[in-house]
Amino acid sequence: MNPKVLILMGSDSDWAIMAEARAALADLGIEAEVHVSSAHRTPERTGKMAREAAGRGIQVIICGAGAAAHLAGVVAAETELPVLGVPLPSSDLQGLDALLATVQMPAGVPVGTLAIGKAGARNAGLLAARIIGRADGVVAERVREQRARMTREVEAKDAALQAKLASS
Ligand code: RP5
Repeated sequence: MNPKVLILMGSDSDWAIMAEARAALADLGIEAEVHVSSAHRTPERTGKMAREAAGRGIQVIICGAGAAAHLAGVVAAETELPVLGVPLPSSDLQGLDALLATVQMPAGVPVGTLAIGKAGARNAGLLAARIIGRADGVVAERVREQRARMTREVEAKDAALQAKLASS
């Protein structure tokens, strides 16, 4: 099967967090391809990957990077595919630098920016699934099931809390 999502990271040190994006996609049966490619250290390679992605059947690109994080913006400049950016807390500024670098794109080149760190990486996977689900009924159904699962989990937690409160 051809992967529908391309996950790019600025460094292999980003993988511990970006694995969340891949896991969220895998939970919904969506295959993702993962590569290390830096906007600064390997600009040619990054541009080529972004330019070739759509032609290979990729539908969404997720970019995770820390520090002066230009990866998502550089990739978005090279493709018409939707690009989701995950700011990573890998510098002394704990991701605030990456958040601002990723979210503050000038008008004309959109990057959908998620939260800093693991929550952002997981949500990037879930958002990519929702984008793919608009044209894929099977994925849309899996997204619906994931939401229903989450509802049941919250209800179970509330029921447990109510039982605890009642007996205290
Ligand atoms: C960024 O610099 C990467 O995305 C990573 O978050 C950070 C540090 O990279 P390494 O020095 O660990 O390779 O470009």
